[in-house]
Amino acid sequence: MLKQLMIGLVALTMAMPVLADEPAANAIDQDQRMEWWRDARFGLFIHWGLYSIPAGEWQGNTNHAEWIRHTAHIPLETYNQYTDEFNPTEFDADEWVKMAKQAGMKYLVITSKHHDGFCLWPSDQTEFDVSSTPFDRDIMGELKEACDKHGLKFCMYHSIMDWHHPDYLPRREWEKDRPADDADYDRYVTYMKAQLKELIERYDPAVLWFDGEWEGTWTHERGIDLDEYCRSLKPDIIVNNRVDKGRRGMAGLNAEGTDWRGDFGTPEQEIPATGVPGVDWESCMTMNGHWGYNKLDKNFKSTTDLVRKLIDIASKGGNYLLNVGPMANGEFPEESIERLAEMGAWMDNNGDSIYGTTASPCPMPEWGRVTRKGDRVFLHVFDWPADGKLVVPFAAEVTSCKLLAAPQRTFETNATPKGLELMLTGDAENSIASVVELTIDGEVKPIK
Ligand code: FHN
Repeated sequence: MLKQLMIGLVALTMAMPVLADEPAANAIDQDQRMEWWRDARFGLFIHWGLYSIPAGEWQGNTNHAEWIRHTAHIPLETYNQYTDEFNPTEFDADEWVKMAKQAGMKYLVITSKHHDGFCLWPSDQTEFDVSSTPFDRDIMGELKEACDKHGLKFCMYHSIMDWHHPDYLPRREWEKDRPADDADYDRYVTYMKAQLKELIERYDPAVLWFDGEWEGTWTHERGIDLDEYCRSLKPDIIVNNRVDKGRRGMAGLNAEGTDWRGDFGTPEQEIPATGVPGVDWESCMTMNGHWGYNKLDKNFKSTTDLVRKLIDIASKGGNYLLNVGPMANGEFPEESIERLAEMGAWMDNNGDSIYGTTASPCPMPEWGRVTRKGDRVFLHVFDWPADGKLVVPFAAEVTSCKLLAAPQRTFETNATPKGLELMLTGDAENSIASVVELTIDGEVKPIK
């Protein structure tokens, strides 16, 4: 009863603010806010909630995941019953964060609320939250504490689209039995902002990763207002471009023109062909074929593929947000655990060629990728040349050339019309990618 009274009071006091068209007065310079994010390059995405309980299966169909309430047309009252089952007794925030850290990840983005509307924290705004389950623990608070302890940035995904709240519109087209006559979308936005106020004030997320912005009820004007609202509560917060309407589908970058809000673009399940100078972006991807846990989906990408995707993304100036869908009991799938550990083994020796780097100073070579960090250029050699000759498509004065992971192994370089030619003696240092570090004196001149 108290929670309902508080919900009513908040709804009354949360007036729809005037739409701002100027950044909040207390906004912090974007470069200053983005500095840690640009250095980080690599984060963990976590999709976890009630949908992890059916684990992708409904009445014999096993290809569902976090969208299962919609894709399986599960009536709200039936779906709500999962709150009685949510009891991840194996959940250990410290273990999750340690696995992310050991993988070389610098930040963690978890679904505070996905499209189904279930809240993974004890919210004062709704009963459809973790406090209504047998697992009445503050999952967000425990993860925030573990991230602070292990030095990762704690970040939150939050869905604008909400299939549970009575005021959210539109209803799913198959939901004929959920009347919407009394639905008030402005009242839903007030609810969402009250929850975001809770999340920002209680857990201090470094990033708010919005999603579910594509439906017609969400507008550019509402995107500006929400962006301003979040920044008024936390001036140094980073917000993705899905707070607004600028995103061009799964390519994730904003359309030209208009004052689209959001600090970075969000390519999904894909990597842009090239970086875009001056544009921050982060490719988010699953390890297998689903974001939420699907018990039958064993189609996991290899560690070599995952590491090379990270390198490819960094060589184009982007970040990689790699997803794990934990099981209902609170454990990561074994396949995810293995890949995180193996990625970490590569990052332990080669992370310096990823963190804090900028996009390649030259055209993409056939043998691998290139990143740069000041006067150092990193050559990520996927295909170690049998004859030892590696041509790098740029001209530069090289003062040292060595293996990043084995600096005692140095190599000769020669200037040729096609660019620098390296004589790579010996075998590849790593079958995933051997990283050669060049130290450069002066400028790098790309050769097309
Ligand atoms: O519908 C969601 C989906 O469930 C998942 O959360 C991805 C991750 O970015 N985003 C939306 C699909 O674009």
